[in-house]
Amino acid sequence: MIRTKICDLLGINYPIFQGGMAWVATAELAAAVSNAGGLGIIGSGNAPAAVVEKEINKIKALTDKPYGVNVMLLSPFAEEIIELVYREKVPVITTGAGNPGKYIPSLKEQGMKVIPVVPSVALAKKMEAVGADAVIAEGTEAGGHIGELTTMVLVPQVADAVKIPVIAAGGIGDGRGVISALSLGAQGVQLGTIFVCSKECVVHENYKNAIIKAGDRGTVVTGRSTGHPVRIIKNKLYREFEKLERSGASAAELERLGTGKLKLACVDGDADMGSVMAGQISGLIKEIKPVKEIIDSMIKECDMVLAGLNNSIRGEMLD
Ligand code: TUI
Repeated sequence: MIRTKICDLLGINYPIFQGGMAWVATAELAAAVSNAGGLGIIGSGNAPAAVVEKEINKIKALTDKPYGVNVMLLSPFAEEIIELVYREKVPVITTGAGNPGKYIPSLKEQGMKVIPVVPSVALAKKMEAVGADAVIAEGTEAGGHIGELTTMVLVPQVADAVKIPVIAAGGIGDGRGVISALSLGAQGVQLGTIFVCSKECVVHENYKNAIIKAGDRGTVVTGRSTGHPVRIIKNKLYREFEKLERSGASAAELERLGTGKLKLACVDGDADMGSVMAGQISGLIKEIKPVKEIIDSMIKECDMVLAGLNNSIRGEMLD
């Protein structure tokens, strides 16, 4: 059984977070993860507070376990989502795509745990200094909006730089990845893509199938020139984006092509012209499984990997 100090800090059984993905991480998915012993996180993305409030009410009915809400700081509604989570006393807040420093003191006063995603050592240190309870160090292997550094190099450097617990994200999809992350100094992991391919995830089946079909080189990064790099499954949208970028289009024109495309993929199931955000670990995912099965088999695999390492590093082979 894998248990770390983040489990005690948050009151969860396993140090496994489910990323708070926009349009993907609804109350159904987050409740399933929390009920299976991990930390389920509702994704607010660009949704207004009224939409997220409904999800919070739903999750309260679906689980009595701790859960979180992710605040996407580029959202025009970020301020009102912060007010909402404050009002609702959501147990855990994660943030993405920006610096949440100014919100942390008041959230902490309410007794909420605040865990920002950081793409660098510098931001991790700033977050520790303003009172974050932990940080999620997310590597560029992740899906959606990403930073530059890989999980392999980011996690140990962040773990050395801060005293608060570090959660590793990006490129993790099975027990081998979990144990690797813990070896790098993490106290837990956050997984996104594998939970998209769960039974409880409400996204269109075309989205899930695009991940299952992707293969190891099936994802690409769009939007580096706009300053908002986003990893998606390679498709027609990507090719149009590339053509527009090569033609010297402005950042505004490129952003316009991307507008509404995540909803198109998640809700309408258009995996050609929609933005199918997914991580590089897509190539490892072969089927859609219930959340509990994903988590239970990952935990079992962790024990097997540890036992295997104990043998193999001594030159013995397990069959
Ligand atoms: O936030 C994510 N992943 C996301 S958000 C999203 S919605 C979106 N769609 C289109 C464009 C932009 C967003 C889809 N996927 N992951 C967490 C994450 N945070 N990755 C990178 C960062 C990050 C980047 C810079 C966090 C902080 C940061 O700070 C810059 C600063 O101000 O110091």
